[in-house]
Formats: sequence, C-alpha cells, structure tokens
Amino acid sequence: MAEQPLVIDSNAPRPEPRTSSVETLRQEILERLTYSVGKDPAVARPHDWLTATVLTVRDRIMDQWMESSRDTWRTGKKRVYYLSLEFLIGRLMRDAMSNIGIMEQVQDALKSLDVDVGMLVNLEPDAALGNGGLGRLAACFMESMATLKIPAYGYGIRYVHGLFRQEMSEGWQVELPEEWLAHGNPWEFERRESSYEIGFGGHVEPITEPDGTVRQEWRPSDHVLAVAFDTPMVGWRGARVNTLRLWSSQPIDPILLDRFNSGDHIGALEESAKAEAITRVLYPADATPAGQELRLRQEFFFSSASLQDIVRRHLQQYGDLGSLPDKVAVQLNDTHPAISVAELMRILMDLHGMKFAAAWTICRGVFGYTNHTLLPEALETWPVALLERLLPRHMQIIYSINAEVLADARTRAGFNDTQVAAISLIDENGGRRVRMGQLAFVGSHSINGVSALHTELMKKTVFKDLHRLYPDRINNKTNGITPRRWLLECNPGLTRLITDRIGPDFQDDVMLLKALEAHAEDPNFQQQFAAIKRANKAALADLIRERMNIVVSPDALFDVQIKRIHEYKRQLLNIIEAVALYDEIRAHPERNWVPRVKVFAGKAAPGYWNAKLIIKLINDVSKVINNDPSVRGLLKVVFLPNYNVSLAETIIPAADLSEQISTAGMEASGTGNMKFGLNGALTVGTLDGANIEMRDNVGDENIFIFGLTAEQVAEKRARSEVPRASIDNSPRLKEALESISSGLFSPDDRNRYRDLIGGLYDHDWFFVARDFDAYAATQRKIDNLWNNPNKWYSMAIRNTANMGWSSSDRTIRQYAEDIWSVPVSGGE
Ligand code: T68
Repeated sequence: MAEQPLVIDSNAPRPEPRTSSVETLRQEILERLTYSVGKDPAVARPHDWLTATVLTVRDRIMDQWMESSRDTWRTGKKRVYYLSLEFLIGRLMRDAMSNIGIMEQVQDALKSLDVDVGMLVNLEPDAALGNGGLGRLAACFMESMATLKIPAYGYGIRYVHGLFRQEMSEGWQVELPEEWLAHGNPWEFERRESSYEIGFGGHVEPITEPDGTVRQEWRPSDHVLAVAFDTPMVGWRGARVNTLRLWSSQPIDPILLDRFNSGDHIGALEESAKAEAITRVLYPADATPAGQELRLRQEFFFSSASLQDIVRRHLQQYGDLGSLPDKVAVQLNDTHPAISVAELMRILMDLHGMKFAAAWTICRGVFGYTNHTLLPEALETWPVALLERLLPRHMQIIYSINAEVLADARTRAGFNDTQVAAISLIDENGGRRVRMGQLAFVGSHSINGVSALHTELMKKTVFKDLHRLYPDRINNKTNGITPRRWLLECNPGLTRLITDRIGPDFQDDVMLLKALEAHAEDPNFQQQFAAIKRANKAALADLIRERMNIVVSPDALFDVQIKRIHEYKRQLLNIIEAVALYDEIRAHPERNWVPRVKVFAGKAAPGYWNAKLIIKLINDVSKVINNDPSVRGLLKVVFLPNYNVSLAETIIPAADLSEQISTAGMEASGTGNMKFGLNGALTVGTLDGANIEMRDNVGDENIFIFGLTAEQVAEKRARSEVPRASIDNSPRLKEALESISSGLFSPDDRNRYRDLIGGLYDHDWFFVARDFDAYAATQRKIDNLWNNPNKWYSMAIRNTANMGWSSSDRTIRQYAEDIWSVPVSGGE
C-alpha cells in the first residue's frame, strides 16, 4: 500500500506567466481561435469565439492554480474537502475575468476584433449541477475558500445533464433535458490518471491473517470507473485557485467485444450504458429524498471516489493515515455524501488494517456535517435490504457503528429503550431503514445548521436525542453569499456608485459597506441609487418584453419571488394576494394605487403536483390580470421560465421588493434573501431562517416582517387548529379564494384549483390562510412607503449598507475556525 512520496522540484522549468495587455489578449484570442479551436477568424461562429476567449482567460489562471497546489505540498497545510452532490456554479467566464481583474482588457481586446464581450458572456452555458440553495451555497463556498486562501477541493459529480430546462406549455411546466456540455467545456481538464474503481454488490469475505486476526474483505460483483474532471475555482483578485473535481462514471470495459463479434451489437454496449448512467443526470427533487437505487449509486460513487483520492493524496504526502485528522477536513454537504462515513471506515479497517476504535476516532476527527432541512419527510433513509445488496460491507460497518453508539448511550448517558430507538441508525418503524442523518451525525465532530433559528430547531426536533448524547457537537454557521458574483459582477452600476461614494475598499472587505449608512439620507445619493435601480429595471423590462411579450413599466414597484416552487415557500400566498389586490383595484378604481409588477420564477420538482399547479395558477392569473383593461396596467404578473443562476443575476439587481415569505420554521436559511438585500431591495418576510438575522442587522425599521412565528406555527399544528375562522373573518381572502376555486382564472377547467384551495380550508398546513391578512396589510404599508421615494431609498441604502455580514467569506471564516481548524488570510 505504501505510496511513493511525491517530491516537487521547485526548480522545474516553467513558462513565463501570461501578461494581460489588450494587445496580448487580442493576439492570444486569435491564436487560440486558430490553433486550439481550429477556426479561421473569418468564419468563426460565436461559440468559437467563446471557446477561444475562455481558453485565453483560463491561461491567466493556470500559474496561480499550480502555485496554489505546490504551496500546499510545500507547507503541509491542512486541506479542506467539500463533498457535495450539487454545485450550482452558473457561468464562469465573467466570474473568472472579474476575479483576476482583466474584465476591461478582455472587453477591449474583443472589441478590436469586432466581438461583443456581453454577447459571449450570455452565450456561456449556465452550469446547473444543482437544484437550488444547497447547490448554490456550495458554489459560493468554493469562491470564498479560494478568496481566503484555504487549500480546498470541491468534490461532486459531473452530470451530463444538469437541472432540467423548464419550458411553458399553456402555463404548465414542461421539463426538457439540459445540455451544458453540448459545445464542449473549455474550463475542465480530464485527469485520466486520477481514476478509481468503484464497486457495487457482491459479498464480504472474512480473511484470516497469518497472525490469526480476521479481516473483512469486500468482493464487489460490479465495478465502474470514476474519472476526474478538474475545474479551476478562482478567488477574489486571484488570491488562490482551488480545484472543483467532478467525477464521471465510465465502464471498465468500454465494449464487450465477444458479444459484439457474435452479432449482439447493442448488448455489447449494455454494461457501458449502465456504468455511464450513474453520472448522467442530476436528480431534480430538492426537498424529498429520491427513492431510487440509482441515487444511492450516485452517492456512493462520488463518496468512494473522493475518499480514495483524499487517502491517496494524503499517503503520497505524509505516508501514514494516523495524521489524517490533522491534515484533512471533510465537510459533508447534507446527508447525500453520508455513506462516506462507512466508506472511510472500510478503507481504514479493511484496506489499511486499522482497528475499529482507531478508525472511528479518525473518522470523527475528519468529518463535519451540514444539515439543510428539518422537514421530516425530507430526511434521507435507505432500506436496509437495498444497502445489504448494493453495499454489503458498508451495511456491516453501519451495524458496528450503531452498536458502538447505542452502547455509549446506555452506559454513559443512561438512555432508556425509547431514547435508544430514537438515536438508532436503523429506523425499525415499518420496513427497516438506515437513517443517513444519524449516520452523518455520529460520524462527525461537528454538526451545523445554516441559520440561528434552524440550528436551535435542530436541537429541539430532528436531533433532539443525539444532541442530548453529544451536547457539544451542534453548532450554527449562518449561510452566506459571495459578494463578488452577487454585487460586483451582477450589478456593475451599483458597484461603481458605491465606489465613487466610499472608495473601493469595500470590494476587499464587504463590512465596509457600512460606511454607506452615513449617506442614506442624502437626497442626491438617494437619487443616484434610484437611477441605478431604474436602469437595472429597464434591462429586466426589456428581457420580459423579449421573452414573454409582456410590457411592464420600469417605474412600477418590482416585487419579486424567485426560488424553487414549494408549498412551504408560499408562492401561493403571494399569488392569492395578487388576486385580492386585483379585486380591490377594480372595486376602488378611484384610489391612488401603486403600480406593481409581480415577478415569479422557479422550477417545480417534476413529480410535485401541487408545485406544478401553483405555476399554472400564476400563469392563469397573469393572463387574466395583464389583459384586463380595468386595472389600467397598475398590476402585472409575470412568470419567467427557466430560472437559473444567470437569470437571478439579471433579476436581483432590478428588484425593489424581495419576497421571503416561507412558513416560519420551514426555510432552513435562505440565501436569495441576502442577495436581494445586498442589491438594495427591501424585504417582505416572515421570522424564518436567516430573515431573522437580516432583521437584526438592517434594523426592524428597514425590513417588513409579518406573520406567525415558528413557535406559534408549531403550537397551532400541535393543536390541529382549524383554519376556517381566519378565512371567514377575512372577506378579502374569502373573495380571492372563491374566485380562484370557482374557476374565474381557469374557464377551460373550472375545477382545476378546487382541491388546491380546498386544502386551505381543510388543514392549511403551510398557514397561507392564517398569515394572509398580516401579509396583505404589510403589502399596503409597502405601497405607502413607495409613495415616499426618499424614505424608500434611504431604507434601500441602509439594506445594502448592512449586508456585509451576509458574505460567504464570513461564513467560511467561521467554518475554518470552529470546524476545520485551518487558518484563513485576507480582510479582517
Ligand atoms: C436549502 N436546501 C434550504 N435542498 O431549503 C435553504 N435537498 O433554506 C438553505 O438556504 C439552502 O439549502 C442552503 O443551506 C436545498 O436547497 C436541496 O436542494 C436538496 C437537494 C436534494 C435533496 C434534498
């Protein structure tokens, strides 16, 4: 097993680093186009120019990438590994150019070649290797880890098809395959030399060693190959370049030649297709666990490949595994990589002869686990029978871990049978299942929630008993967003304005935005701030006209809810309020109504019927309201299809109002809320997730909070309170509900929304009816404020000024210090 220690010769010859004058860039883009893309500039297509430009930009990252890696070998710094089944990275070109500071030069170089950089930026496919917040968080973390010079690797899957493309057919969501690799991917490097065999199935063989000890050996029945593809992740000002390593599954034997030669041409490729299926598509369910075996295969595939890679690298540098916890921190992004706990135990015990106790200590020293949801139905479990069949050795190890933990609970903590059953890794209710949350918890030294409220609720609900057993493990790490992508890049106008006012230092330390507060009451600054917002809104209005053929005025209040469609996120509350407003505008045309554009975007999980129905409802309502002359354009409703990172980058800078209206206690954190606040939108929201911390930071007077608290929701649920009274006592709500359920917006199918609305009368699980009046009243307060632009923009400025805390640099510093024990550098 002993690996050859890798010796890095620092005197090895290297090319001169690239320079970035406009002339050099122009020359290199032409060279890349000619010699790498193989296209004559005279006939090059936009995609050819994009590839040539990416290659040219990429060259400016290579030296730092290699230097970053050499530095870690040289200094023996601890490495951080972020294991995530999802990385929602979006486009990379603008991010890379901006972070290494060559945006303008590239723009000018392209201009001299008669190519528009904006056109190329928009041509780059949006890498959507994630569903929503969890995947986007992983992408922001990658950028912040590089910015803070942490030697970090992201490990995930190179899905051939990312999150599905959403199209509308008569207002219904249709899912189409996403094809981000169709034109090739100039960012990635295939590393055939970093390939690992991944086993599945088979049996376990006890092997008696010469000294009489018995070792277990797993003999899998099937194998596939995990091949690494590396993408550089550039930190701010090129501080450091880290690696995102995505695994692609390939067959060990590309073709069964004997079958082919015997005439079975399709059968010869069967194994190959089966192997490649593992990394073909991203599962599109974002809050319910996918039950399919393929999902478990994906989870084990990338966990095993990543751990084999980590252990190989560690042995190459240090030669022994005892030092693993000193040199390696592995963060599990939710339970999707939780099988890693058993896989590391297997590697340590079965492949390196370690005893259970020693391996178990190492394991907990290495792993940290981040939880992203409390919804009981969203917690991942796998049938014992499936694990036994697919990963027999891992199932044995899980039983051993369980025995260890349960014994600890009984002897050390005096747990009784009920408490023991609650923490057991095996759920014995119904069919026996392995609880992946429990596995990740007991295998880690740190378990963190993603906002203060979420973390407290974790202690009281899902992990109540494990928290009693291990009271020091749960900690909070409130989420964050990278201010580079979510301010500097997506809102250059605002960035310029802020720089003019308070200087450029906030670009390196976003806490310095606080200085803007001193200018919040300056009418001149307010006007400039408003002018930037208006320009961003005009750009969004253009996009809405081009894509939807709907005309909206940039002078209206842009009220935006963009996120996955989920009942707990309550797009339904928002659209019902729009219907109620529509009724009121028509009933009182004489009033001075504030013109509003309600913008929605988001995808529904393909199997989530109510979420898809809510999309249809938004579209049905939009059709009626937008075409009713009696509302005189005072209210417009727009559903923008195919929400993704790039669309968010256009919408967020153009928002006046940010809708963060989840049922309290259900949104673990939210990160969209932070992006809007940073770009000067006001928030209407519940006391949920990170909204609470946002209120604490921007001040109660600069945010619109409404609705029941998490405690009130829990208490009403416990009493099974009936929602009927809140509907009967609210004539506006009643009228809106009746108009929807009676088919006013769905004349072609009058019963379409009967059950959806009926649910609000019966149980109202998400408290749409019970929060309605508070929400509607808050919206009218918001209207009043809109009529006082000085006040509005002073609040907007105060939001931007007080969002420094939301930087993922802050979050990553906390992970580094409390969980990973690695030093960080840059901004204090
Ligand atoms: C989100 N979770 C939380 N899950 O909902 C959000 N789930 O409050 C939080 O801000 C964010 O995580 C980051 O912490 C998700 O996005 C998923 O996407 C997901 C995917 C697969 C399976 C389950």
